[in-house]
Amino acid sequence: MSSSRRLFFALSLPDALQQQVIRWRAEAFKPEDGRPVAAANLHLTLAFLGEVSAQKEQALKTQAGRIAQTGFSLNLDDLGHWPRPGVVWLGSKRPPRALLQLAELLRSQAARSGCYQSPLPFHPHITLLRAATQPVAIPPGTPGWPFNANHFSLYQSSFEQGRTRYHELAQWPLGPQDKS
Ligand code: 2AM
Repeated sequence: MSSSRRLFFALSLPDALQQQVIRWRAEAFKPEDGRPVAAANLHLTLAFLGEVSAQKEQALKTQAGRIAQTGFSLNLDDLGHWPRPGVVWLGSKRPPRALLQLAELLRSQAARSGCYQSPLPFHPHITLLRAATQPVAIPPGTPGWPFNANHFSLYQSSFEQGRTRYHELAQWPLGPQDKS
C-alpha cells in the first residue's frame, strides 16, 4: 500500500487577512473571471514537493527543522494574471530577501531529496482565482496589506468530496525580525 502524500511548504495567511482579502476580491473581480480559492486555502507556496513517501517526508521535516531564518514582513501590493495555468494572484512588488532565502533553502533541500523543482524563477504569490484562462481585467492596485511571517508550515494537499483541502502537518518558527 502506498503511503505517499502530496505535500508543499507554504506560508499561511492569518484569519483576519484571509477575510480582508476575500471581501476585497468579491468587489474586485467578476464571477466569470475565475474560481475563487476558499479563504482557508489562501497561502503562499515556498516549495512544492509533489507525491512524497513517508520516509522522505520525515527527512524533509528534519531538514526544515534545522533552518535558522528570521521572520519578515511583506507588503501584498501586487496583482497579476497567468493565463496559461489560469491563475490570478496576489504578490509583492518587492519581496523581502528573507522570504526569497527561505524559499531557496526549502527548494534546494527538496531537490536534494529528489523532489522535482521547477526551473522557472520563484515568484512568491497567493493564488486568488483558478480556471482564469480568459482575459481578466486586473484592478489597478490592491489595498497593500502588510503581512508578517513568523512561521512556515508543511501542508498536505488532498481532494475530498470534490474539493481541494490543505491540512497543516507541521510548522516551524522563524526567528525575530531584524529591525535594523
Ligand atoms: P499555484 O497556487 O500557483 O497553483 C499546492 O498545490 C500549491 O503548490 C499551490 O500553491 C501551487 O501553486 C503550488 N504548486 C507549485 N508547483 C506545483 C505543481 N507542479 N503542481 C501543483 N501545485 C504546484
